[in-house]
Amino acid sequence: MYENMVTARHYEERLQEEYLEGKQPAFDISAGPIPGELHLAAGHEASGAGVCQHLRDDDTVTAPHRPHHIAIAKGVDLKRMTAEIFGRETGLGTGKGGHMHLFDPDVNFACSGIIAEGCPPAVGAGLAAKKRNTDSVAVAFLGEGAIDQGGFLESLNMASVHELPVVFVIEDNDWAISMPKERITDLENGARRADGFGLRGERVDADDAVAVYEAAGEAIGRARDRNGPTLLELQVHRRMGHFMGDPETYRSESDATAAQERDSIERLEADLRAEGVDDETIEELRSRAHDRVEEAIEWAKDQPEPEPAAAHEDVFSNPPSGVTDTEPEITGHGGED
Ligand SMILES: Cc1ncc(C[n+]2csc(CCOP(=O)(O)OP(=O)(O)O)c2C)c(N)n1
Ligand SMILES: [Mg+2]
Repeated sequence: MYENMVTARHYEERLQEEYLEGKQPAFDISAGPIPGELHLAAGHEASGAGVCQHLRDDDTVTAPHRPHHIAIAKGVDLKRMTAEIFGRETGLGTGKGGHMHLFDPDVNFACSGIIAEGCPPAVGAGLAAKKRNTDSVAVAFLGEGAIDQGGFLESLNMASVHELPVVFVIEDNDWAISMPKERITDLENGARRADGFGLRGERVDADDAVAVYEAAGEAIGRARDRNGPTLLELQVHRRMGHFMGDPETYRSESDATAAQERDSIERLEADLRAEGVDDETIEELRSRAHDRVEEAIEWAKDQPEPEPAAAHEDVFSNPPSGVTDTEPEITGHGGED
């Protein structure tokens, strides 16, 4: 878990450097090697690592717009993920999805820029596991700013009524862009949303990877044993702006400083040392994580950009006529329409 979290943090520090290239002095969001928005998850690492530590490749994970730590913990191919973020042809989505739309069918991972969008597909994956009588599970991550989305609430209900092997994980970082949590909900504990739908709800207050690991282990074990879904809320911290370039004028200095002071990576490192893990081992884990990140970034930057003509490929399942030369084969209902 420690190596995983250090990988995620270092990965984002490096992405940040790459992202800023060419975007200054006036912030030009379309310039540089990583065009478009970039939402960094520094301060969320305990969530991805503590939950995904219990998962297998055949388990499904859906993540929101702040996905890197979760993708890394789920085992998404780091090179192809990085190529996707850099918009390269060999990226997970041939460079068309970017950092918010990573999709890796090898480890059943997907994320989306639409908040709470991952909840219904996770319920679908849970239903599929139940119908196929396998013991795989699905986990949907979302932010605390998404807990009033219809898709999330309907998913809680479906998962509960059908007793599906799904775990919902709210990452509570106290902010939804510039909106503080207390202006979104009267619930201090978002896991209480579970009460209205008859499933178990639990909140982990401490931004602590070991506490997350334990709570997630119980929830995922229960889902795997076909004992129903769980809603977890995990306290995390947003160490960065909502997106790169966010001046955070809405955030008090004390709130931003508090997020820097509570670092789950430092906390886990201290726990490891207290358990007798020596400097050499910590250093080895850190340097392995750093090497992996550098290798992925170097590889991605070397990859070809997609041909402009490929812009229309894989976009529509039935492309409107004139978009491609190849006429799609139309079967079933719907005909030419
Ligand atoms: C359905 C929908 N509405 C609005 C948005 C715009 N939007 C992007 S991120 C965000 C807030 C997300 O806050 P939270 O869920 O707490 O996640 P965090 O960014 O804090 O990780 C909003 C409203 C969106 N992406 N999707
Ligand atoms: Mg939030």
